[in-house]
Amino acid sequence: MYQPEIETMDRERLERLQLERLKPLLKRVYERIPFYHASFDEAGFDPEGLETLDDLRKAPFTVKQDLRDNYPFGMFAVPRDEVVRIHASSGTTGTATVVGYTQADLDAWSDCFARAVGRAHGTKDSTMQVAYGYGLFTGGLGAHMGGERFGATVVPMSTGNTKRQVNLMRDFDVDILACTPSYAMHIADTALEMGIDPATDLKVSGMICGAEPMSDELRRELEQKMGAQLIDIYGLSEVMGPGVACECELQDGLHLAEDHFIAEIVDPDTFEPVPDGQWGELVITTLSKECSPLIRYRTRDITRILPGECACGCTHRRIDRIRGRTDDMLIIRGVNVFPRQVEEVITAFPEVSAWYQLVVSTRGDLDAVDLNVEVVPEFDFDTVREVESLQRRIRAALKGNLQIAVNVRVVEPKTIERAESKQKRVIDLRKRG
Ligand code: DLL
Repeated sequence: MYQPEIETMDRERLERLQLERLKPLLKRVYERIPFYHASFDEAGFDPEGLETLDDLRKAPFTVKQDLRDNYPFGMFAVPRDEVVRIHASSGTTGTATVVGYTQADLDAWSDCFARAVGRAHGTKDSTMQVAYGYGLFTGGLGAHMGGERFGATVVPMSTGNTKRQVNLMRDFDVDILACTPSYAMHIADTALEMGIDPATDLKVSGMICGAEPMSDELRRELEQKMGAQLIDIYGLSEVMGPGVACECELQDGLHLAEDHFIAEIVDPDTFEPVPDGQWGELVITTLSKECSPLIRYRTRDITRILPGECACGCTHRRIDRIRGRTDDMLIIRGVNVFPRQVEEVITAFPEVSAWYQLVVSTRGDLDAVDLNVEVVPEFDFDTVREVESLQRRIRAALKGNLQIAVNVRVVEPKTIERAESKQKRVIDLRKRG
């Protein structure tokens, strides 16, 4: 562990620390951010009336639209001369959300990511290749700072140029790879095509992967291909970037960085808190952020708090791996499904690979879903009977496991576009009213 004094702090002290950080934070956002002043007043929430951590539940939520409405700098709590970095979401689905960082914010973020490097068995001799995109996306620079903070040697590759990624991994003895899980899969496949077996010819022993959901089945496949353990890392640009939570080597949930964040799980329909162990929407309050603090931010990510302590010794609570986002959930003829659940079903078929895409459209008044999934190179794609039988069996498995009717089409290897950042698993062609 990278910061044992913090990561193994006893719960009572940790919660005291959270309360000590939360009280002045609420006062600060109320005084400095007009949005919070107005929203606290409207909800009748007194920022100075907080006595226990539970009192935070009386505060109103913050949602993505609030950040958009205050574009670009309306949610900053510090003067501009204290801001040393800006990141922003791509804005493909609306106005971009902008997040600023002071130097202290970057330091805290570096610490959070550095914990992941420790959990991926990093040492000061480690060489970490960062194949997350650099730029306004938080993946590249977040991993970069975390690697340097840890004391590893960082190779700032960014995404793309996949053959070169493989060559440098081999030449530089890279032992930690940080990128999205789908890009890690693409790197592993590319290495194999180059005649390099990543499990034996490369020295990668840890991967720090996040930014998109991945089923347990695909994770195991990737780990096997790469001959390395995958540490799942979670984060979102509005809250900080990668490092809000990350797995330890036991891979039994992601430890929240509870010295910097308070997490709640709420029912996505009623917004009432749910008990530990129950799935719901993750809500995060930042405790130490200076520039862009957030109170009860609704992430739209579906997870649950895992009850009990982790055997690794870290006292910070764990969330389960992200099941999906409330806005990614497909409602197929009245049945709710996340793409990850479809992935869980199809990965049971050795004939198909990790590459699939769901195309959702409207036929008549109903949602129709087409699943395109690539076969593995060894599959005899030219025998029509084999193809039809496979399609039929996958369709039956989806119907049996998820109760959804999906039109399955198996396609040849390498026909689905590989993304270097987040893989596009769902194409939604439905017309919205
Ligand atoms: O994806 C930050 C990040 C970079 C996290 C690198 C991990 C590694 P955004 O682009 O703002 O930020 O997207 C945030 O991605 O709300 C989740 O829906 C999803 N997500 C992030 N990490 C995971 C994960 C970055 N480990 C959104 N598992 C979040 C599943 C994830 N989904």
